[in-house]
Amino acid sequence: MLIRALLAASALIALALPAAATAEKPEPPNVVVIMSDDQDFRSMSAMPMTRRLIANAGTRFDRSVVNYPLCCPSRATFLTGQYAHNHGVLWNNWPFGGYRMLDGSETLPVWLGRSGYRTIHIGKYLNEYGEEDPTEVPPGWDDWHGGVDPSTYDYYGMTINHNGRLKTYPRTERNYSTDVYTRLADHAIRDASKSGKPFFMSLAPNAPHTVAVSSGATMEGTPALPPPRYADVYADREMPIYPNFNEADISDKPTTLSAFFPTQMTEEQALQLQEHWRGRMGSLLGVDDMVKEVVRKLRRTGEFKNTVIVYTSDNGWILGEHRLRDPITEDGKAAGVKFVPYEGSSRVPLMIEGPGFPAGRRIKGVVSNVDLARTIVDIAGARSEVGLKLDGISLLDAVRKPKALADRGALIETAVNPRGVPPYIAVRTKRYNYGLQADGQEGLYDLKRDPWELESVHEDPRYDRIKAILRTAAEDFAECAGASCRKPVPPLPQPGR
Ligand SMILES: [Ca+2]
Ligand SMILES: [Ca+2]
Repeated sequence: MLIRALLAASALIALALPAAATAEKPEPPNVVVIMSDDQDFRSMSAMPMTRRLIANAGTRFDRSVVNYPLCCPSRATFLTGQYAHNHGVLWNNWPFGGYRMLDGSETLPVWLGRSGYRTIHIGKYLNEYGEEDPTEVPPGWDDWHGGVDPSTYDYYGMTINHNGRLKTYPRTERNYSTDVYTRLADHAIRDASKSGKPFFMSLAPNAPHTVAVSSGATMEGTPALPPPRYADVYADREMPIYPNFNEADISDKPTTLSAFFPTQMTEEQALQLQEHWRGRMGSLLGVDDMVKEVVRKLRRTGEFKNTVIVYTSDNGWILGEHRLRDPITEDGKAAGVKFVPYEGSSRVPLMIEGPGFPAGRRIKGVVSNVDLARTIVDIAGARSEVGLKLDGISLLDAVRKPKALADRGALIETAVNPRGVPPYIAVRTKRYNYGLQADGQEGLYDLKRDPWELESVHEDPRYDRIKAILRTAAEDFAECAGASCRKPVPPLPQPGR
């Protein structure tokens, strides 16, 4: 009798619990990640609304680098929370990398799905996605709108896989790619809000990437296209010329650079690069509209206050800095480059707004795209669902204890590639950028004294001890996994006098 009464009582309690639990335990936040393509960290002037709504209303990470400054390896790091040497996607294309190289069964959307999240992807995915089977939906995504490659690399006429159903968008003004993705994001937020589940949305415009007709990545494309409504905004503007543009003396840099670019570029080549800059900045105006619209939709659905919004890019882009440009393009003209170890290529915008990321905060220590997955899993409370060793730190912790970033070293690495560009490993700290090329050539920049990376100090005896410590750190990180990737760089002495 007593037992039966107890059981009945506990059944009543059990019935009463769900409501009480909902009232007490706040729902985990939604997470929206907007990741542009090839956006250098100096281009945010084209995005005033994003700066206001995300950077100023949230936390700005001033020194955010990517592990491998190239689309596919970088996006694989976002999806796995691992450095490229651990996830194995080492180039944009098969057999070095590409979509098929990533094991999708243990990735961020899978972990968040297991944790009760609704997962949404819109736009560009890993390079070569859809080239073998355009109807395939990668593991973990509940609401999938992936751009089918290579159509993703055009601003018009792209084919999108809508949850297994293909649609090719007509080449009309209204169907400018960033705007199409923005409309899809609107619908996805509305549906997700109705679903009653927390959601994770990955929103990936191809702006400000070049227009490319193939995803072979053997050459760069033609200048990015702005949305027609903004076609004139940058059309006549002059590209800003940074102190390291067309660097006069590159004898401090690996001989590979002077072999590729023995002379400074011509006026004509500089003007070709300017066309790229105009297209890129114009296309970012469209991304700025996207960010504004996403915020508006989150507000209208009542989701905004419990949503973390991340704005970043997969890699940077160099337009003539250090003489660097890409001589292999579809139109035979100069274009920009990524992949290289310099700041323009490895450093990206990163700003996060929402619970845990205080307004107006600026974080000056080094963070990396390897940190994003761990951060999102932490926000979602989904750590127990993660089936991989994560190499990064949580940016929630970085915001709580920014001093812990003082001795952070982030690994930048590349690999053997069909273009024959020498691979390197590099370690980035708050003050230094040390790189070691596969052929043994080095570079060391004291960014406090030389923020434009004009004069490598790797042969300067005053930096001998610093260089030795950073070289060991780079070599250790190049083989790290999990906790060993989070080891601080040993204390660095002041440069000698
Ligand atoms: Ca990219
Ligand atoms: Ca120089």
